[in-house]
Amino acid sequence: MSGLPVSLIQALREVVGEAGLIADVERMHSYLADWRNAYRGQAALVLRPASTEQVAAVVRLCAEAGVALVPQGGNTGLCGGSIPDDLGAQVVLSLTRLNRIREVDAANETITVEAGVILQRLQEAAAEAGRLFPLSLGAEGSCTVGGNLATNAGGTAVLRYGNMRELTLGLEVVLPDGRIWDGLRALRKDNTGYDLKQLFIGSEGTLGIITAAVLKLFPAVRSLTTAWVALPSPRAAVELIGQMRGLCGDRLTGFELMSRQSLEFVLHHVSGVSDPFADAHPWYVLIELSDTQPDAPLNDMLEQGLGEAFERGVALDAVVAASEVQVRALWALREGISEAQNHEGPSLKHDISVPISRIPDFIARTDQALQQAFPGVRIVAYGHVGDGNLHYNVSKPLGAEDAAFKAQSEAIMQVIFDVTVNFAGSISAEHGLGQAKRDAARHYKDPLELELMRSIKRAFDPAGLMNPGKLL
Ligand code: FAD
Ligand code: 2HG
Ligand code: ZN
Repeated sequence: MSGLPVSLIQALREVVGEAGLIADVERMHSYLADWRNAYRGQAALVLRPASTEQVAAVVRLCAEAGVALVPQGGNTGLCGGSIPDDLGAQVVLSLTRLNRIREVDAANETITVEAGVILQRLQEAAAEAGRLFPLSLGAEGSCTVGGNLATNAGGTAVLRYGNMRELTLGLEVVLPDGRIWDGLRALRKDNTGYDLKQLFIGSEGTLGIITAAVLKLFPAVRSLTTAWVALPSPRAAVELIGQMRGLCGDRLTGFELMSRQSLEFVLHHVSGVSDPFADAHPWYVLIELSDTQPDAPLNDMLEQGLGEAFERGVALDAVVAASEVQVRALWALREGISEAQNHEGPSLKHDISVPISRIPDFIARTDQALQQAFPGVRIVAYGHVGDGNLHYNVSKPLGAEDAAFKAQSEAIMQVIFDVTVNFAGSISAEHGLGQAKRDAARHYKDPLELELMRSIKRAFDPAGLMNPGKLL
């Protein structure tokens, strides 16, 4: 039984209908754990409203009854933000039925979409209008626009187009008391005071429920070239990205770093992939250049850049994709890391950032500190070099017990975060704090910033019913 008053359940059912209310424990199951099973909770109910008005009515009823809500999109988040606690009194509010593309304004280069639209569908709608929506990440077939906004998602094209923050012009939000804030402005300039939408972006569901957004579109890409390059070190990657940016400017749209360990996991666990080179190399980057002109001379630029890199010993080997199939094959090596690491037992995921220039020293220092304190742990380092954002992930030593490794997870995280902060970095660059890094943020973030954040939380959600226990 849900534990909620029968009259409240009845009122909620009247708002969302039979199709929008799940009370059955079996049917709730997939809403109560993340895909890795790293976070699991209980809920009184799962609600699936189908319109902004329904969301508003649900939020109002829950606010009056003092019931906490946990917003959920595609449930692909990596820090437990969309999973309720284990007391069974919270209600999961799934936004996946708010899935309409409301408007494409090609002349204004904008698209207005509801929060439950899957990212891939948004990309396709933009393409149908001859435009590009550039946010791109491994979970794009399942994650939703609402989740992308609530986590300020990053991904593999931030280098050129920015995070979700930079891609958003307007928002519609249901506030914690059930009022609807219509901030769906499609303006590139609006200097009328505080930029409220930016408060909701990256707020991980703690300030309100995002129901729709106006997002920026860009010219479609008409030329593309993709290369897989072997490197001796992370320092070579930093040199190479500087060189390629100098040569190609904004045509450099992807620059993803991977360690040999990361690639080995993918080769071992992901079917249908193969190593592009006969020899093993310590590090790799996936480089992508793109242009809005058809037949842009991207291969010439790439060849020039790589030629110079070979001469200076910055690059060791390279392969350039010769077809669409090969482009996909190279990206499969990069995008497969997350899944592959999952097959190696519990994985500790980190999404730190440091200034790009400091990436090599960060990796060297953290590798050393970890191997000294936790001999044998397998470091799976990869990420978005152009954003200074590394997934400095850790898998258990070969043969170690899962439980013994999990027991060390806090201590491992502390080593990584201590070095991160020493290098003037951030403990979360793109996944957010959720429940995984909430306590670490309390420790590492400036107390004044935390105090300001708490005041904002109190101003929007004085009763603390929006995703309690997350972020703050
Ligand atoms: P959920 O997981 O459902 O929720 C995430 C958070 O947002 C929760 O706190 C939830 O309460 C809140 N929320 C969801 N919807 C709303 C709403 N409408 N209103 C208010 N709050 C809401 N992330 C990156 O940034 N870059 C990557 O490159 C990347 N790659 C990934 C690759 C894989 C294989 C996987 C599994 C995940 C990856 N992620 C990445 C993480 C994840 O996909 C993103 O965080 C994504 O934005 C989450 O979207 P979602 O719809 O699944 O949100
Ligand atoms: C990526 O860049 C994602 O692939 C996922 O942010 C990172 O699984 C991870 O640790
Ligand atoms: Zn990432």
